[in-house]
Amino acid sequence: MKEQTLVLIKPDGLKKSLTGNILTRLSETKLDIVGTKIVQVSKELAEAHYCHLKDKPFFPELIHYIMGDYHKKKVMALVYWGEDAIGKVRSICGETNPEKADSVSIRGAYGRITTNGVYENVIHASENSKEAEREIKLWFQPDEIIISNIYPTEEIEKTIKARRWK
Ligand code: IDP
Ligand code: MG
Repeated sequence: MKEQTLVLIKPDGLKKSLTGNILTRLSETKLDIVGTKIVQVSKELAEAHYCHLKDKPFFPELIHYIMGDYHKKKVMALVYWGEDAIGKVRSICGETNPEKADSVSIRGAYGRITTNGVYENVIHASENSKEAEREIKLWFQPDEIIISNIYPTEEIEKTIKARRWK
């Protein structure tokens, strides 16, 4: 089944100049990139993204980490699309704990655990299709993804103040 998944190259991945290596590893999946952007992660976005972990003792550190307080204040967000996208990407990423992850996986090769116990595991990938939908809708607007109708949309009229090139 063709499906979509959210990938984030986390601030440690960007700081360590691992973007190219990580994208090369992900290209082994032969999936299509259908959306991408660089994001400065707000506290609100960080907390919404990791809302399922809000009661964990490491939650405050995790929010600092994903906001880039320990590395660079940016994250590269991508949507990958294709056959079994969620499983293929998760398998190349490896286990959550970078010390336990297979050493040929992205997290096994590039991740570490800090002395404060933060898992700096360089990449995020959606766990299942429900989470992928929630996360893609959180990080991307419909028009930022080149395939239409991955999820239902509606047209609205809105008046907003925006910047444009002079
Ligand atoms: P996942 O990223 O493999 O889906 P989740 O359980 O959803 O794993 O956790 C989200 C992120 O929170 C992890 O990628 C990692 O950065 C961090 N994390 C998860 N468990 C721990 C832990 O036990 N200690 C420290 N950080 C953790
Ligand atoms: Mg997860």
